[in-house]
Amino acid sequence: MAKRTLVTAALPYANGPLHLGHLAGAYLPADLYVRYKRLKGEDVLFICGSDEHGVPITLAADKEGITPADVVEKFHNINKKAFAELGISFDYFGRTSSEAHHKTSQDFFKTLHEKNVFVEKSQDQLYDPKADMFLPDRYVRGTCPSCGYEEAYGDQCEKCGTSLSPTDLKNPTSVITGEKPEFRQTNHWFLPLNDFQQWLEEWIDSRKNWKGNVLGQCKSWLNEGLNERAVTRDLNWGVPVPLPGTEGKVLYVWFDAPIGYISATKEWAEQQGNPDRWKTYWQDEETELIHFIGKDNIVFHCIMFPAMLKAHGDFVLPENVPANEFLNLEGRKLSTSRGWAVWLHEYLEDFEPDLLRYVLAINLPETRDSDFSWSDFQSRVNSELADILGNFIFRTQSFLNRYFDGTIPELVNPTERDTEVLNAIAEYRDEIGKLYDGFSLKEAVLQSMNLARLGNKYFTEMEPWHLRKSDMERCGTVLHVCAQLTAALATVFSPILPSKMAVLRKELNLPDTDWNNISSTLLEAGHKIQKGTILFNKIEDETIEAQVRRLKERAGEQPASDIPELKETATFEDFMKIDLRSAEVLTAEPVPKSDKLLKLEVDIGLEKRTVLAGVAQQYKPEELIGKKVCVVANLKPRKMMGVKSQGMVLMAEDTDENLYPITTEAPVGSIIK
Ligand code: B3M
Ligand code: ZN
Repeated sequence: MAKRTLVTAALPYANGPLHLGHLAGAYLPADLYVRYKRLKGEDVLFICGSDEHGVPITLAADKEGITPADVVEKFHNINKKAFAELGISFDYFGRTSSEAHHKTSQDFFKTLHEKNVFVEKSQDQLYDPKADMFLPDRYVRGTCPSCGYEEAYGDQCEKCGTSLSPTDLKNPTSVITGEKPEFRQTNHWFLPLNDFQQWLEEWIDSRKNWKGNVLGQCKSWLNEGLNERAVTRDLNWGVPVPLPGTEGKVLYVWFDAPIGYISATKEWAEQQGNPDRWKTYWQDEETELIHFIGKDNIVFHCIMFPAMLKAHGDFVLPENVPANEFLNLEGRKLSTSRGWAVWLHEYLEDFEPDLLRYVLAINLPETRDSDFSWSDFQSRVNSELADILGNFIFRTQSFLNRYFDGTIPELVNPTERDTEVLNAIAEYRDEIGKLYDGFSLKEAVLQSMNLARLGNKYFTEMEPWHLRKSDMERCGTVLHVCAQLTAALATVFSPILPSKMAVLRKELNLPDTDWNNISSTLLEAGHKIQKGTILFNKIEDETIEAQVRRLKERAGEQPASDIPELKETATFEDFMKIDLRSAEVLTAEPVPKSDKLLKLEVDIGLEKRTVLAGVAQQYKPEELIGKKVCVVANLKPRKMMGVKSQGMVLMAEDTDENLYPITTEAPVGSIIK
């Protein structure tokens, strides 16, 4: 085992408030992991901060008519406060506008520059004469060269997932003025990722215990072949390029942001009164660096940042990058622009932080997208936290206080069942510990609840309320067992429910927690406890209905008007030109580098065809195999993401952009008319 662990969680852009998706994607899993490690007595440092640069910030400032500095000041504070209230226990929460960060990232750039790592090139870039500025990244929209989507951004097409440069877009327009940009020459520095291809391949191959989804994305980037990536931008907000004659140029946000992990560690060390201490976490080979992120950040943390670190040479490389998938909300994609989100600061006005921690933790999007719904929130709080965990703890505490004067009774002649239950404590401790160590956090939470479930079941089985009248000694033994389980739960649940378990430990007069000490002898006979309180109250239907109403109102839910208008009239002849056939999906597989596309092989009766379908976000390949679908069979083939698509699978799209394949019972090859 490594000597110490440095855990980072993605630096959230300070361009808006945080919502449940952010929490479930990176911050809660990181916090569970860190809290577990701390309970084990391990040396672990938890670092995060605000990402305050880049086009997301300047666009938010343009939109609100305030300065980028105002934007980041506002949201840095809002987000920092929300994290603190939710018990996300960073050792340090920095920000990339800090002086220390500017210096650290400029030094980093200079080192790479001096080592001749960069390629410097002058290129034609899009320029908006009216706004008098270059248009990097999301400052341009236009038609995606891969899929034809007309609203693609200059850095990525949201429809097909292709990563783009502004100059790749067809019919580009400036987001600021709506004008057609012109070309102007400008100078930039590029990180030649292609030079790192072989090293990255070997390095990624040598990684142990990486999640399948993360390895899959890395391999598909590597298979496509890595290219040069510009690490500077023409913008006036960001870290200035530290070279002479580079006025108006800043470091690309994805160059400086990950260096923010280093700067924040330095600031932490400074605050500790031990300014050199950051080095143990970044330069000692016995540190394990773990990045918790959402899946949209994988390429930056698994390819670009490791290449930067490798090129620099002074820093440790990530040991693991346990990236999560996405959280949906009430069955739909979260969308801040459509108002389809639950904001953390709003949640905190109405509910306690630990409830959300539990509900999200037991439903983390670890291996696939998961869903948060208010009704599931209510049912998990009521039937798991209140009815199982809370009920067991409260029954035990009340019984001890009522009939044993708040004193833990002796364990006398334990039965086989008593011993089995007591032994389960250490078994669960080991099992749950292994799950945390292996980043199976959701399962760790599930098993934690199973220990409470066992306690609740045991209490009911043993019927101490009868024993109290017939055999007080036996009743005492049963309560002894229940008290040990309660004490164990107080530690087992403390990563998940930190504030509730602090209350419980106080009531149990059990001040210290140590994961290694979780055992069946945490409370000695004769130990006194205090009166218990009800830890979890049930949530009423009306409370939940109000949340759902608020969500729907804000999203401006008017179902009828969301349905798109009809297209212009088509003649019968127009329609008859299209040759639709019933076809069977024979194989389906993801398309490398694309989040959206699946490559299907379909049998249209006459022949087999390769067809690309933009459904990867919603369907796993195996869900489509064997389906009989409708295919446009005489569509001119086109190439997307390097693959030639010979047709189109018909899909219905609802107002939330969910896709539904049009299926048919007809034999393969049938004409659809
Ligand atoms: N700010 C993107 C995001 O919030 C970015 C992460 C930076 S981590 C170094 O998803
Ligand atoms: Zn596209």
